[in-house]
Amino acid sequence: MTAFGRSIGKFALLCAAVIGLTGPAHAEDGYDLWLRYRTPATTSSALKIEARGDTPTLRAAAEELRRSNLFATKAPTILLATATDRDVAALRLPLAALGDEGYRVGYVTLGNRRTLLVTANTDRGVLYGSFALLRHLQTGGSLDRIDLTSTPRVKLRVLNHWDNLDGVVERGYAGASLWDWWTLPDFRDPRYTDYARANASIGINGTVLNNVNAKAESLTAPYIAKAAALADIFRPYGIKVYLSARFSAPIELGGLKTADPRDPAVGRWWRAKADEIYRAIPDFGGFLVKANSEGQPGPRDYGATHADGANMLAAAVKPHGGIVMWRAFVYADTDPDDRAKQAYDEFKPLDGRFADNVVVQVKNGAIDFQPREPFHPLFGAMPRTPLMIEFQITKEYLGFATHLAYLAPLFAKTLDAQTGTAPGATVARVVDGSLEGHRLTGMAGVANIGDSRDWTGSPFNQANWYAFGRLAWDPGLTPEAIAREWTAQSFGRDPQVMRTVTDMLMRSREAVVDYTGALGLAHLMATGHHYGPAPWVSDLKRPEWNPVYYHRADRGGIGFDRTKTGSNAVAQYAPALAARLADPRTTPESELLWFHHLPWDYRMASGQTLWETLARRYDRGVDTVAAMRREWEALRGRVDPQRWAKTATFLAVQEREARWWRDASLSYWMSVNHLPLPAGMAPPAHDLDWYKQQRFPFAPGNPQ
Ligand code: GCW
Repeated sequence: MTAFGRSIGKFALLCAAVIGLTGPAHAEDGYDLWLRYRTPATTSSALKIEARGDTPTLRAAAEELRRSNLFATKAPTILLATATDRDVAALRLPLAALGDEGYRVGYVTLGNRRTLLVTANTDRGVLYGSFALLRHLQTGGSLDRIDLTSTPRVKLRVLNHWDNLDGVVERGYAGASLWDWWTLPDFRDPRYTDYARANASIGINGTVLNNVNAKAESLTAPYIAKAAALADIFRPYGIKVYLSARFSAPIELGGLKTADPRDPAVGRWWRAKADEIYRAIPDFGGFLVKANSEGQPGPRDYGATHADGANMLAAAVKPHGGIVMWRAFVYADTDPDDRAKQAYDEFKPLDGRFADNVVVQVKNGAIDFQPREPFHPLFGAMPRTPLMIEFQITKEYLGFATHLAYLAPLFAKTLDAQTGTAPGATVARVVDGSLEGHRLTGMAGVANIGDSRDWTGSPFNQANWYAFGRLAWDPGLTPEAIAREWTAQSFGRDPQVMRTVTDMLMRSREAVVDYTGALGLAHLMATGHHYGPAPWVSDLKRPEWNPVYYHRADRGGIGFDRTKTGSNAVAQYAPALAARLADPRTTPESELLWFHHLPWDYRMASGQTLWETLARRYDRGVDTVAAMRREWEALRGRVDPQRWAKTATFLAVQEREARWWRDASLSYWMSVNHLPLPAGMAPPAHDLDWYKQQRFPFAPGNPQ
């Protein structure tokens, strides 16, 4: 061998060693989400899969099982078949109750052979059953005993992408839009299929492709063709495509003089538009609409109601089986009343006036996706109207992509809230339709997905996408159970990793509440981009744009009086609940300042003053983040280096920013109340002016 040959040989060996140590280049960059299928690493060739029928959905299910690598050599035969299959029918299983999307996975004997049967009434159900089987195995379930039966409680389980046609994602912190509108419909990025797989694995069955702050262009022929290409890719995975519709499109695209929903020409334009969309996308889901909110056009521009607008669009999609998701996130820029009351005031009188293919989409709280809000009073106020709940998965107000904040506790707390309208009436039972007998039910999540390699900007943000899908399928799942599932699938089942990661997840959101503003404070963030603290802002044009509007802090006290002596927003809740919320002593401490303006020296149940309690919460928040950092540090070497390092860095950012929130907020409160810091607390690092001067001109997610 020549010297050159020898050095090449050495180089090759060295490369092999490096690759052996670190694995293939992209192995642990988070791309695989919770579908990592790493354990046990056996060959899938022993797996005998038989799919009865050859639909794209059954093929997708079989393909997922094959690629999973999860089946050891003694894998049984897996039969994928719908209820209409002769052999399945002969088993006389009670499958009717599974509905369109439920599944049953379990062993049966077929022709003397023990067979693992994944069955359902539809091939979509079989796909969900296949993913449930994979989840069962990835979370440590045995292959010998399997009995998985499940039916989704909510019908529409939908992601809302706030993606603009230029690729910018409003409130997106994970890169640009996943949709490359420019190269669609020709280039069908394989990543679109992986997106569909991930969603199907957690039961998401719909996606709204474009921002609710919509451009009319998304309804033009070229963009319909692009949406149709995505719909074709998603269809085998049971995912329908929806579009956000700009209410004034008949003017902008159709040359009409008006978009008045009562004008027959407007109705005709939308019907023709719907027909055109359905020619390209036969199973198009329908429209999502943000109307008369934050500058968007809508029926109120013409003196018509939200019901008039929604019903007109509903009539256009009705012949095709489509629906309209009409958002209740409205607050008028001319209404001087408490912003938290406005959606209720506008929508409650319309109860029962919406067409049967309209569902009103209500944010979880009455203001705007804050780190904590009481549940939206509309959930107890519109019994004759199907209400979808809208959560924000992207963390606009909870620290963008860098802060670790697991949102399942926020979602679950809202879903579990008692509306007080009847015994056992919870928000979940309003949303799943069981309380009032609605069949059109839904849950929407504002996506946190972008084109960053790990989809969501950080390994831990993936947990929020996952949790949203799981809770939409079954609002009764607990955040802990979902956290354990996600951790096992994403990081493996090392007990120390499992314990630490789930513990971090479970504490994380409460920490954000503590360091951004506890006790029911809200809307204290900086203007526009919403990054970082700015409770002092008071000079914006509309009163309700200013943080001071929400906290109302002065020398005498802090908090928004929403009782009779104030805006009386409490009266929007059922009487017994309203009575409890009217009294600070019976208001949950976590919502105290949402409903009450109280003196700084108000005595809390603990005996501490309000000021001391609030101040110490900031420390508690920072301390929790510091503790999470230490816990994560202890996992070094137990988690792959790539995800470990990114998370460690982000936790350091979070700790720094938690201190910033703490210090800026405390400085400001002290400038208002002139009280000293409670004993033993460290003073803020800078004076108030320093915090006020911070500028972040290109903070992400804030389209100009
Ligand atoms: O929270 C606010 C966001 C806006 C968003 C709006 C909404 C899409 O700051 O960016 O607009 O909510 O939900 O419509």
